[in-house]
Amino acid sequence: MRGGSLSGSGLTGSTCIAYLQNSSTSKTLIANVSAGQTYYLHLDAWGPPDCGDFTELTISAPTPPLPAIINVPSLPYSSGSGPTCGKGDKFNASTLSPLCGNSSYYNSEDMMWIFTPTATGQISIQLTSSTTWTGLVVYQGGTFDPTTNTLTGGSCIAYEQSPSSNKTLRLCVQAGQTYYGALPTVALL
Ligand SMILES: [Ca+2]
Repeated sequence: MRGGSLSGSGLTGSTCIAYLQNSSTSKTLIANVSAGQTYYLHLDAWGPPDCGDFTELTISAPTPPLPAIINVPSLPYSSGSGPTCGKGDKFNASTLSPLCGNSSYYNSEDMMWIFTPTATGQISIQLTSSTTWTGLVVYQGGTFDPTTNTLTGGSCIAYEQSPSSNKTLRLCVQAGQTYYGALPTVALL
């Protein structure tokens, strides 16, 4: 529940923003929250019995949304969770030249990670997702213009485009080279 007023007679004037009611014992509830807002989390039961035990209740900290284009500070790197929703359809045949793989995998909103390894060797890029029909592509070098989101002259060095949701790319990188890893999905994450 968001907002409202809590008093001896109950909670009034609040908005129900998320709930989970079922017969399972452990539960995970996901909700979007806003800074400065007061939230009320209520635990109750169908009953009988009229009460019960629980081992623990945890509330995670909110993670701010990822930007559409991320300059990776150093490797190893982990993005945390995030959707491509709201990031815009920036990368496709008109902004990436040459285009890596099948152009049909560039039809949706997308994200880009830019990284420069400090050591030469093999790296793996792992995507954990529940969304199918995604594509991961990696370019080495080239010129990226952030005002127009165009990448020209880069070399397509690795990509995976498939119906499967999780993906792992393994590729060799060189120290000091800049790499552009794009997630130009055909379906929204
Ligand atoms: Ca796209």
